[in-house]
This record gives sequence, structure tokens and C-alpha cells, in this order.
Amino acid sequence: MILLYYPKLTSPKNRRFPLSIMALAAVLEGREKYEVVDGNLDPEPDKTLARLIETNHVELLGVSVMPGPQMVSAMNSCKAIRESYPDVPIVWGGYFPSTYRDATLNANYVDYAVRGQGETTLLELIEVVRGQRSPAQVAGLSYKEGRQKFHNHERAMQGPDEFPWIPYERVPVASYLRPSYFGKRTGAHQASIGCPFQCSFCAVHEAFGSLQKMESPARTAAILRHLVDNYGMDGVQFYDMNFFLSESHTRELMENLAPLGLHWWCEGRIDAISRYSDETLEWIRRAGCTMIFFGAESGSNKTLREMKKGITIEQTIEVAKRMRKLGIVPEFSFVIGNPQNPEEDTHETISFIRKLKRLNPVSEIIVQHYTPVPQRGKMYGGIDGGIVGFPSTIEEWATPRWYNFTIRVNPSMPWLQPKTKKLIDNFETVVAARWPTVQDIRASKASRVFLKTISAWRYTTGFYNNPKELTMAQKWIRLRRPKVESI
Ligand code: B12
Repeated sequence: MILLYYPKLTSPKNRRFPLSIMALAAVLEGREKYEVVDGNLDPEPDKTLARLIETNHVELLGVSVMPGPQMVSAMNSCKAIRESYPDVPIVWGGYFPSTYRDATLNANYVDYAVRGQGETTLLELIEVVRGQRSPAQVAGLSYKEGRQKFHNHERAMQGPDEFPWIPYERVPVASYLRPSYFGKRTGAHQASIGCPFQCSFCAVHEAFGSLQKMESPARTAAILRHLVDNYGMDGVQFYDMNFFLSESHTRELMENLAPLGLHWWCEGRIDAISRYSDETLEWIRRAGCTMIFFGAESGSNKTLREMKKGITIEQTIEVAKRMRKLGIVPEFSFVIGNPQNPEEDTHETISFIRKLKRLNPVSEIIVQHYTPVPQRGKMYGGIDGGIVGFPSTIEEWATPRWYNFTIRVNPSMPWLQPKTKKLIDNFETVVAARWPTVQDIRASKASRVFLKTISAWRYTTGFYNNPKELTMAQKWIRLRRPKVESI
């Protein structure tokens, strides 16, 4: 039996489909005996894993690991399993091992790391553990022999249509369809893999290279139709890194999605949308698009060039205006704190955000501190070799210093003066209070009005210092800030 494990990374009420292991389940279905264990659903996943190991011949435990909370859960579970069942081979896949392959293999409770796309690599790895293939012959695999580590060459990307559908019947679908701004039963789907761009602050191309392959629009619509008809799904979040690749593909996809009557969220690029015709944008609206997440990143064209972002602030302004006309909420995300001039970058970006808010007040704003990740090319901010090396063990990644770095809340970067960091955080607090996110469906109208009222003077005068009363009010009302879903 093959065990597929998705360690806990969020609270039960925020859980979504564990898409990574569901994609792996799709290629095992009908070929291998397997079980799926999701720590976001199962309150005692370690006990479930132990029970499955004791009652079956488990040939491989496959663990999906995103940096941050999920890495910590994966570390704790795998240590326990290795101690009690030392003969079960353990493989980690997902963004953590793809980005930090050596740290992953340094753990004595991880035997293999799968980098990038996992379906075919997993099938070949099963042959390795059965002694039918050498690990050296598996593209995308990292492994160790004694003290030596081996990182095989990258695996060529396969498009979603080359794999079977996810076997939804193998997971409790209804428990994953959650209430959100987009629907009473919101699901998740990824309609493409990879991203062709090479933004020098983003983790995606380190893991997946710079290529994108799309699912055919007819298949995307058929899968969603299955979820609508059989499980009553009424909203969906598309987790693609880049949902709108070309205008012709977008048109075809929208024509396929429109009859489903879904409300949905996705991530799009500002340059792509700014080039689309009014007619295509109208199709996007008609197909049920409610909100689009855009990486606007900075209020300076110089910084955007340094990030290799491929957009301009003029395009962002254009998109903010077009979204307003169309009635789709744009969610603009910013990565603040260019190491070369963090103060200037922060001031320029704050004033740009204020301009966007004037042009389109419903825009949602996400403010993040620049937190470097390994790059295949040069790192944004000219910091190659300049920041202290990344941790070489999973345990060090789990320490508060590196945990806070990973979740991007408090990355403690040497170039960011405490004064500037405070300004960024205070500004975020004031903006989030002045325009409470529509995505928090629990917040009452009265609490929104209250927050807007008490924060108005700060936003109007630009006095962001020490907004304690807003932090307290937000805590008291338990209002959530806009969530970073994907960048
Ligand atoms: C959905 C998502 C989330 C959801 C998780 C939903 C859930 N199921 O509960 C939420 C919102 C909770 C989340 C949170 C975070 N996320 Co997130 N998230 C994503 C997102 C958008 C999609 C992931 C996904 O489901 N993809 C679909 C599946 C099919 O693809 P996949 O996961 O890559 O899996 C494939 C391979 O990786 C591999 N694979 C994966 N697991 C395994 C296991 C085995 C055994 C094998 C063999 C292969 C394998 O095979 C799979 C099929 O090919 C990605 C961006 C993206 N578009 O990929 C970011 C992303 C993974 N998140 C990221 C980050 C940093 C976070 C956070 C740590 C920080 C943050 N503030 O965003 C938080 C941490 C959680 C927290 N509590 O704060 C980063 C990771 C980058 C990095 N290396 O540092 C990403 C890449 C975004 C980015 N561009 O920076 N996230």
C-alpha cells in the first residue's frame, strides 16, 4: 500500500481540497492500493497513519510539504513514524523539498525528495522502492546513499490533460466545500501547471521552471460540472499561478465556464489583463469571476524592472479602473522593502496604494514584506550571497526565526530598519481597518462601519503611528485581513 499524507497547515474551518495529494491519487487509482490522510480533516493523523501501517504492508509514505506550518506538522509526524516504523520509506514532495532539497535530505526521517511536478516521479519511485529501477533513473528525484546526496535532473513538465481526473470519490468532498465570499460551498481547482515568467522574488520557477501547461477548457468545465451536479459546489478558487495565459484560451475557457453559474476567484497578471479587449473582460465577468488576485508588487517602475515582473505601474492603474467599470474586485498584492533602498520603496509603494484606492476604492490590498527564496537566476534586490545562508536542516527551519521568515510576517531582514518595518505594518493595519476585506464573511455590517469610522482620520491624515486602537478593535471584532492565497 502507498500512503499519501497531507500534514495539517490550517484550521479545520479553512481547509480546502488537498490538491497535491489528490493529483497523486489520480495516477495511483486503479493501479495501486493507496490511502489518503489529511491532517486538516483528521484530528489525529499520526494515529491514523500508525494504524494503517500496522494493518497493511506500506511500501511508501508520501508526504506533501509546503513551507511554514505544514513543514512543522510533517517534521513531527515523520519523526514519530520513523521511530516506530523504521522500515517504511518516506518521501517528501511539494514546495518545501523542491526549494530546499538538501535540508530535506539532511533529515534522517526523509529518504527521498520529489522536486516539482510529482505524478510520474511518484510512479517511478514506487518502482525504486520495489527494487525494479535505480533511483538514478528517476528525473525530478533527490536521494541519498550513505552521506552522499544526489539531485537528478529536472523532469519535463506534463500538461494536466495527460493525467486522469482526480478520484473525488476517495475524499469526503462535502467537508472541503466551505462557505466563503465566493459561495456557500466553495471548492478549489488548478486548471494549469507552472508559470512562464521569472519574477526574481517568486518561489514558483525554482520548483517548476518557467513553462506553463493549461488544462483544456472543456475538461476544466467537465470537472467543475461534476462537482456542481454531484456535490452542490457553487463557488471555486482557481489555484493556478497564472490563470489568464493567452486571450484566445481565456475566451474559450470563459465560454465553457459561463453555463456553470459559479462565482470564482483566480490569480491573473496585470499585463495580460491590461491587453485584453473589453469584450474578453466582459466574458470573464459573465463567466462568474468575482475577484482577481494581481501581483502589483510595487509602486515604482524601477523596482518592477528589478523584480523582472514584466508590468508597469501604468498598467496597474489601467487594470484598477477597468475592474471598477466591470464590477470585479481586484486584489492587489505588494512585496515591499527593496533591499537596495527599502525606505524609498516603502514610501513610493504606500503612496501608490493610496492612489489605487482613490481610483478603485473596492480594491483589496495585501501588503507583504519582501522575503527572499532561492532562485534559478539572480535574486531580486542584488542580495545573492549577501543574506545569511538558508538553514541546512528542517529543525532549523522550524525555529521561530525561520518560521516567521517563511510565513512572511516577520522575516527580520538585515536591510529593513525597524522603523521602516513598523511603518509597513502600521500602514497595513490602517488600510485593513479603513477598508475591511469583503472576504471575511463573518464580520457584521455594524463592525465594518465601526472600524471604518475609527480609522478614517488616520488614513485621511496619513498618521499611521502606533494604531493600537485599531489592532485591538480588529482583534475584538475578530476581523480577518485579506489572505494571501497564492503569491
Ligand atoms: C493553495 C495554496 C495554499 C493554501 C493551502 C490550501 C489547503 N489545501 O489547505 C493556503 C492558503 C492555506 C496556503 C498557505 C500558505 N502558503 Co501557499 N499556496 C497555495 C497555492 C496557491 C496552490 C497549491 C496547490 O494546491 N497546488 C495544486 C497542486 C496540485 O500542486 P502542488 O501543491 O504543487 O503539488 C504538485 C507537486 O508539488 C508535487 N507534490 C506535492 N506534494 C507532493 C508529495 C509527494 C509525496 C510527491 C511525490 C509529490 C508532491 O506533485 C503535485 C502534483 O504535481 C500555491 C501556489 C501555486 N499555485 O502552486 C501557494 C504556495 C505553495 N504557498 C506558499 C506559501 C509561502 C504559503 C505560506 C507559507 C505563506 C503565505 N503567507 O502564503 C502559507 C502557510 C500557511 C499558513 N497557515 O499561513 C508558497 C510556497 C513557496 C516557497 N517555496 O516558499 C507558494 C508557492 C506561493 C508562492 N508563489 O510563493 N497556501
